[in-house]
Amino acid sequence: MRYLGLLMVGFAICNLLCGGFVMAEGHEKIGIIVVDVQGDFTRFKDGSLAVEGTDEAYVRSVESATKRLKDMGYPIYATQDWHPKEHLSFYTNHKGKKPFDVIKLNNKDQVLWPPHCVQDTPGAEILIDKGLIKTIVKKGMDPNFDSYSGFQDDGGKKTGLDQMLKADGIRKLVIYGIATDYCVKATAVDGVNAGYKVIVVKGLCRGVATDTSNKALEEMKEKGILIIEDLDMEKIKAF
Ligand code: VGL
Ligand code: ZN
Repeated sequence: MRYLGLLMVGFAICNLLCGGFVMAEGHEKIGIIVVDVQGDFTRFKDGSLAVEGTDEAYVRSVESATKRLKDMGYPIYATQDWHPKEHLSFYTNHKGKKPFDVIKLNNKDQVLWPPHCVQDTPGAEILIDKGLIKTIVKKGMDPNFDSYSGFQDDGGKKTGLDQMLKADGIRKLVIYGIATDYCVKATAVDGVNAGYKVIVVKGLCRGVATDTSNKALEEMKEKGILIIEDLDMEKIKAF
């Protein structure tokens, strides 16, 4: 009899713990990351690396989605590509190379881009209302390393984003911006690697190329990232 009582107490404790766990699911604190919505990546500003589908209407749709999220109380973080003129990712810094050539650098494939997002130039400006953004995380400042990810550069140097999100108690990330196949993907994947639940809002992203963007979306799904078409708060909360 005494054992049965003990067993029942054990059950009750387990239920309490498990119930609490289930309740906590879907209630992790959410942070928003707006990736590289900057002049040089847009047609809107006739940018040097303008991505297809980035007209003014696109930028306004990102801005209004971001405003909606901020009004709901979610903190907004933004990444900003912020390169020195002599950055290694610029084709102009490699003799005889053309835009979009691919070379081996630091043991990996490096796309050589038109110069873009040079520090303190209009093309580097973030295009959505800065009043919406809690913190801007600059990246790509080291001339010797590219940094698609908002978390760290290709040399492994951290930007401080993870530390900031952890300090703010964030457990789940909603990510969108430019470009699907480069900075959005790298930031989303590093988010998963850093232990966050990650959701990418596809309709608020634009990619450099269709094939690499589709491949990036598949890779993100394989990593456990939820891809949603538009800002569906039910899906975001339930994930
Ligand atoms: C990006 C290419 C070069 C991006 C940044 O924001 O996706 N792409 N630098
Ligand atoms: Zn760049």
